[in-house]
Amino acid sequence: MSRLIVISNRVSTGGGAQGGLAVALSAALRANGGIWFGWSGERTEQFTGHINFQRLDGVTTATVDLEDQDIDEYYNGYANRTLWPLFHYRIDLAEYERSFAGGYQRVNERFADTVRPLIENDDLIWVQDYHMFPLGAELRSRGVANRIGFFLHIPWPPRRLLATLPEAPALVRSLLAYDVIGFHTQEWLQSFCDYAREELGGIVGDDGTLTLGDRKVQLIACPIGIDADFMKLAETKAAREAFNRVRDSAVGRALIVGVDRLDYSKGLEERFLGYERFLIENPDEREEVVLLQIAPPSRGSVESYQRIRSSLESLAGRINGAHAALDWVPIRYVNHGYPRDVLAGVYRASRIGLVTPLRDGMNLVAKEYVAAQDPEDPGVLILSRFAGAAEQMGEALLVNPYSAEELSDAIRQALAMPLAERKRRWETLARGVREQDVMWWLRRFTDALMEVTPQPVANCRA
Ligand code: ADQ
Repeated sequence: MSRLIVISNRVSTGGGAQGGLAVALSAALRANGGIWFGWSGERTEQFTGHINFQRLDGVTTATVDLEDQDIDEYYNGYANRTLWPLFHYRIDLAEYERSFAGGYQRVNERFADTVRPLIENDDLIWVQDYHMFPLGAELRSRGVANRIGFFLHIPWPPRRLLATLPEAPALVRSLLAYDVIGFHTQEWLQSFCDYAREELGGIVGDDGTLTLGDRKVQLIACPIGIDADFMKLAETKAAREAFNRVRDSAVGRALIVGVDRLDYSKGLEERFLGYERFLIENPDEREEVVLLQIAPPSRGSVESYQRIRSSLESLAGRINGAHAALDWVPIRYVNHGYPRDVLAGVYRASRIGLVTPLRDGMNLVAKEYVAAQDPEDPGVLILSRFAGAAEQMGEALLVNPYSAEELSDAIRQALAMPLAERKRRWETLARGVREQDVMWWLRRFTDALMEVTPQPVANCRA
């Protein structure tokens, strides 16, 4: 394969919250050579385009600092206050400000200017996620004729929701600068086609291409997986210690675990309410379960994230206050991140994995939970129908996360599920997680990118 240039908002070669994605991209960069380019996460007085090169774990990273105004408008603004809520169906939270759109465009141009000199003729360029929609078009307008792919890690919204975004037509047109666009699921891909066809007059071909004006782009549904080595993590010393600690603390009760970034898309309030419904509807079982919710705060400078944080604190407090007994607290709510091996132990100690986002591009926690289970005594995954992962994980108990009754029923069903059924469901799920891991995802995408015939740069519009 050619050298790879990965471009994403943040660069992360280690584990961390990016987990499998970082592992896969780092492995590809190590194997083929190349550069991972993005924002350093640092501020600077004035943007200079100075690149800080580092060699981390055998991978070359190239990062730039951004100005305060860039961070406010591009990152906290357009990415996190406009696109993220809109693409997760929360137009009630989406803020449409010209200054955000302007800052987003400006930063993408700055990224394009900065990364352009690093690109060699045969490099494959792979742009990641919603922070960078216009980057491909910006690179084309700077004469980059290489194959450029784009992968979207979040859902694509239905057409009439997207139509509320003032910049939507320009944004979607700019995507035609890419050669391949990848989505996690057929559903997100179809929504994209719907918009391009109905709002812009694009033509969707039987071969999975979209043609708009002079440009044609290949669309693929390519679900991301986890690092297959996650399966081994549950056997490590740290995982076993976490397993024992959590099991001991539950004193014979069944643990239900939730692990999520603290984000309104993850359905945490609805999850707590569904669990409370279970406690009320099942008085005999209420003291037999504990919900352990791990949710490290994220994007704290955005108001909607501050609101969800305080609303969850009061909801957990209310439920605990109303239902706790002298020796039992129904919800343990923890706001920390944990190392991946510790998480693996916690997953394995839990009879139920509760993964109930209201919308999620994929959701890797669902796959990690399955990977960490003991094959002889696996737990049950309860999964939202609205997570991208539901397309591949039909053997989970699929629920509507908005319905407290469905959540309550699923918890009851999972607790009562016989071992044989748990094993049967888990085996199918685990096979999928093992076979369609993150390296499989990476190969499928880069193969698709290698297969396309590059088109003339002149046809692109920035
Ligand atoms: P996220 O929205 O961040 O990712 P997700 O796919 O669930 O969501 O990945 C979260 C990762 O963070 C997991 O690997 C998880 O283990 C880790 N994590 C969560 N809580 C943690 C904690 N307390 N301590 C340590 N680690 C924790 C975006 C999209 C998703 C898509 C991914 C990948 O929103 O839909 O699945 O990208 O494409």
